[in-house]
Parts: sequence; structure tokens; C-alpha cells
Amino acid sequence: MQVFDEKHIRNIVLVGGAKSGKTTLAETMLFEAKVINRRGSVEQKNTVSDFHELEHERGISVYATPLHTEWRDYKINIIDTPGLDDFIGEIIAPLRVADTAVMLFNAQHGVEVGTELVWQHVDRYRKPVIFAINQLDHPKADFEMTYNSIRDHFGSNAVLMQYPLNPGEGFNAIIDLLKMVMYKYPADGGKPEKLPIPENELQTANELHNILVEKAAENDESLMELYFEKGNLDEDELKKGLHIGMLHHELFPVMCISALKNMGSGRLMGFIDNVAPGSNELKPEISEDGTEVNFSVTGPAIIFVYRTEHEANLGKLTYFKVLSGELKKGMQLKNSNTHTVETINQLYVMDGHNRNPVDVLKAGDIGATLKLKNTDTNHTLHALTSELKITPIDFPKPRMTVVIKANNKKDDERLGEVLKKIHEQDPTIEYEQSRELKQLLLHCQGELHLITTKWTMEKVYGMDISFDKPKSHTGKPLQEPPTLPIVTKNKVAVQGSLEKYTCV
Ligand SMILES: Nc1nc2c(ncn2[C@@H]2O[C@H](COP(=O)(O)OP(=O)(O)OP(=O)(O)O)[C@@H](O)[C@H]2O)c(=O)[nH]1
Ligand SMILES: [Mg+2]
Repeated sequence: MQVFDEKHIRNIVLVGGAKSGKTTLAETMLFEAKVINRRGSVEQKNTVSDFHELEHERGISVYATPLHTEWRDYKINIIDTPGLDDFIGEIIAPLRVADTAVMLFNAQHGVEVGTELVWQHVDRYRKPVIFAINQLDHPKADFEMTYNSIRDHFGSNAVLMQYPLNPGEGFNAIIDLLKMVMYKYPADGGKPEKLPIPENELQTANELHNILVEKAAENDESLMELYFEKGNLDEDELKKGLHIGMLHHELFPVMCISALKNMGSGRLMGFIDNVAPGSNELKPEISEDGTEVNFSVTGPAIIFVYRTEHEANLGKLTYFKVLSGELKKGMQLKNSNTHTVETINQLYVMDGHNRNPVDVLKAGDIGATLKLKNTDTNHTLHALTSELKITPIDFPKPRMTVVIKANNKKDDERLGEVLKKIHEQDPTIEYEQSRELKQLLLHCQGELHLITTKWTMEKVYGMDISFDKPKSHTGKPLQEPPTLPIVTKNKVAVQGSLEKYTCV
């Protein structure tokens, strides 16, 4: 596998409302880059990204899944995330290590509630963002409504870089306002023809092009001067302005796609390669004591762990980003959080559950390793001894509490150990032995989060557990949360299927 340098690595995270098409887009990008030669679908439960049994059962993404493409001299690391905010931990952890967030909107619905929540995190990190309006082939696609709702929510910095022709069932072409060409797609998608913009679209295209140019010029004084001089910017100047605007989180280019029909995905990838910023250009990471950790290709290796996964047959998988230097297989690293030494015996580039072994990963890249003993999410590891710890990902506090019990003695003994792993994998799940209530409490993000946690405990760890309402020592329920339903113990035990969980 080719080794890419910082100038040719792009890390993107796919975020957006539930079912906006993130997993379908990830699959299409892998197909475009020939990582796979047949596209799977969410319905057929055979996408590279949604590979967990739980995701197949529910028909949704539950976990942050890293994938990658190697295409036209660039490596794009893609992290596909869930759309439902019960899984917010799986969304904000990859957001932290991504260079650019590609935020999808379903052209049937415009901006949805879930998207607004994710935006708060994207905005907080001031990450570069691309807005991608997806599902433009859908009979109910409404481009105007979607773009207007984007402008209403995110303001005039959301600027059109493309617009679709014939959105809806006949969707077959995109006008590109950066290149000022039309991409015309075969009916079933794929490689487009690059054609001149039709006569009857020229006026609209010119007007929108001028808005894009003005917006791009605003981000740089020399570009502003050029724009005043010439009244326009050429393609390279425009790219530079877009790049700077994205880097400062001041300009959010809006692109058009149909992930399902593979229209616009290749152009999106080209834009990520050629215009979106790389890790070497982003603001430096900040350590817990306020020191700036500058991106360095030549410095000693530093990695930051953004995610941990416990896999039944593999053990502990640790996902990280290389912030400095080169990480080589066999290297020993010092964990500044636990003051222990870890050996990187395996080094992988991940595509869903496929592990591609590599010998080296350079600064700016994302990878995974196995079987680290004393390393968790949010830890920093160094090639040289250092006390420096990268500021941890700030995971949201849980919003729902239940009592958790094991239904037999054997499982009761394992409960603490299993909950520790569950928390390590998803830090937005917490647990505590309440001395006051004399009950073991499980805190999580919501009903679906609770259901999926139970599923994991039963199916992955073979536990027999049940949930109950927390009660005070007087026997009265502590809270009556109408919006936070609790799973009834008996029904879960009898029915044992996720779909049939009943709430009181
Ligand atoms: N017509 C049309 N359907 C699409 C498109 N992209 C995705 N879909 C469909 O939308 C549904 C959801 O797609 P996913 O790729 O699972 O969406 P997602 O955003 O990953 O969903 P979650 O991760 O569960 O939030 C599936 O039925 C897809 O086939 C598209 O471009 N056009
Ligand atoms: Mg998905």
C-alpha cells in the first residue's frame, strides 16, 4: 500500500441527518476509487461501512466507521458516522480528527433537526465544511427549498458551487460554477460528459458564478485586489479563495450529488483533493496545559486516540490520528496519560472491518492498531518521553438514567467488567454504583442508545441483564421521565428481540 505524505492526505467525516445518504455516499466513493468493484446498498446490508450485525438489524449506522480511497495521487480517509443523535459520541469523536466535515442534506427535507445538532459541534471546532445536497434524483427532491433552508440556518457563507439541472426523477446534470462547465450523467449515473453550459442556463450560471467569486475573494486581500482589477478570478484564484474561506470556517461551498446514482461523487472527491485543506494547514492542536502542538512532518511521532472498539474475536482496536512525525510498525510509544509504554505491533488502514496492514503512517494520516494494554480514547502517545496531553474530546453528558441489573449470579460478577468496556467504546455511556440508592445506574443518551447498549451486552458479551426505573430508598421512583422511556424487564427477557422492546 502506497505511503502518502501530508500534502496528499485528506481526512473527511460524513455527517448529517438520519438517512441523508452518508453510508451510500461512502460506498459510492469507494466504488469511484475502485476500492470495490460492486456497490453494496444499505437495504441489502452489504455496504463496507455498515458492517456490524446491529447496523444490519436496525438498517441504520450506529458506529463511526473509517474507510479510505486512493485516487489520483490522493488518499482520502473517510469516516462515516451515524445520523441519530443518540450516537453523538460516534459523531463528535471523528469530527475531532477530520480535516473537513462533509455535511449531507436530504434534498427531500432540507435542514433537519439532527443536522442542526451536529452543526453545533462542527461550528465549535470551526472545521472546514462542505455542504452536499444529496438525493437530487429522488422524485420528491426540492433543491430550492433545501438550499433556502441551508441559507436560513447557516447564512450567506453557504454559497452555491454547483446547481442541479432537472432535480427529481430526471436528474442528469450539474452546472459547476467553479469550472463553469456542465457535467452530464448517463441515466444510471457514473462517469459524466464535461460539456459547455447550455445557452439557456448561461445567465443564471454567470450570476451565481459572480456571487461565488465575490465570496471567495472576500477571504484574502490579494484576491480582493485582483477581483477589483479584473472583475473576475480565474479558476486557480477562485480555488485559492475557496480554500482560505474553508480553512477559516467562513465559507461553506454547496455541492450537488446523488449518492445512490453515483452522480457528482467523483467531482466531490476531486474538490476534496484539490481545494479542501489538509491536516498540515489546520489550527494546531492544544494540549491540556494550553501549549500549541504544531503539525510536524519531521518531529517525533505523536498520536492521538479518538476511538476504541472492543471486537469479539480481535480484542481491543485503537483508532488514532498521527499528529506529528512518522508512526512505524514495531515502534514503542509512551502514553502520557497512563505513563506506560505501548508497542505498535500492528498498524492498519481500515475499510470497515477490513484491516489493511501497513508499515508506516505519516503525520496527518489516520490508522488503527490492536491490543494496546493501557491506552484509551483521548490518550496521547509519544515516541519520546513527554508529559504533553492533547485536550480531550469533550463528550456530551448522558441525558437518561436507568437501573441496570444482571439476571443471574454469573453475569452479576461480570457486569462491572463489561460496562467498563462499553464505556471505553462509547464514553457517552456512563455507569455508577449509587451509594445513596444502592443501585447500579446506567446513564446514556436516549431510548435507542439504551436499546443498542442492551443489544451489545446480550449479543456481543452474552449477558442476561434488565433495566428498571431508579428508585429512592422509600421505594418511590426518583423521576417520571415521560420522554425517557424505560424498557420493561419482563418483556425484554421474554421477547429478546430489539424490535419488540416495549417501554413503560
Ligand atoms: N433516491 C436516493 N436515495 C438515496 C440516496 N442516497 C441514499 N439514499 C437512500 O436513503 C436511505 C438512507 O441511506 P443511508 O446511506 O443509509 O443514509 P445514512 O445517512 O447513512 O443513514 P444513517 O447513517 O442511518 O443516518 C437508503 O434507502 C438509501 O438507498 C440518493 O442519492 N438518492
Ligand atoms: Mg449511515
